[in-house]
Amino acid sequence: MRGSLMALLALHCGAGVCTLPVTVADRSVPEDVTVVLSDYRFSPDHLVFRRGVPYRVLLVNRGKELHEFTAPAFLQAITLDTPEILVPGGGEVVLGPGERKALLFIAAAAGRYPLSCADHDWAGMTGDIAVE
Ligand SMILES: [Cu+2]
Repeated sequence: MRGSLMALLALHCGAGVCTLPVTVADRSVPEDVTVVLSDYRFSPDHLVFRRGVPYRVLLVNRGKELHEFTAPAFLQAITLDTPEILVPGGGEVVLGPGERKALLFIAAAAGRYPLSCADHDWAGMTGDIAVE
């Protein structure tokens, strides 16, 4: 009995460092957010992020047309781990029909930023981004 308990403890706490489950949120794991681009809207169209928290925002184009995640001021203000997905100049992400791309970032400062699809803002394909 005592032997099996010690074996169990050794399993969990080998080498003296206990790795029993903890409930503290792991800040190194990004929070996932999905933004769907369709003909002609963002869903959701109001995005809220918290300062200092890593995010993975998956942009998914479910429309039949090419769409853009155009947010130059926001993209300038964040620390982006995936800058290669931006167009030259850095102001937006372009997605063809069915395409998906992930923005991995941390925002350091609070702010409010406009979001649009540069091709379809006339059709109401706009939104906003807040960092709190
Ligand atoms: Cu569009």
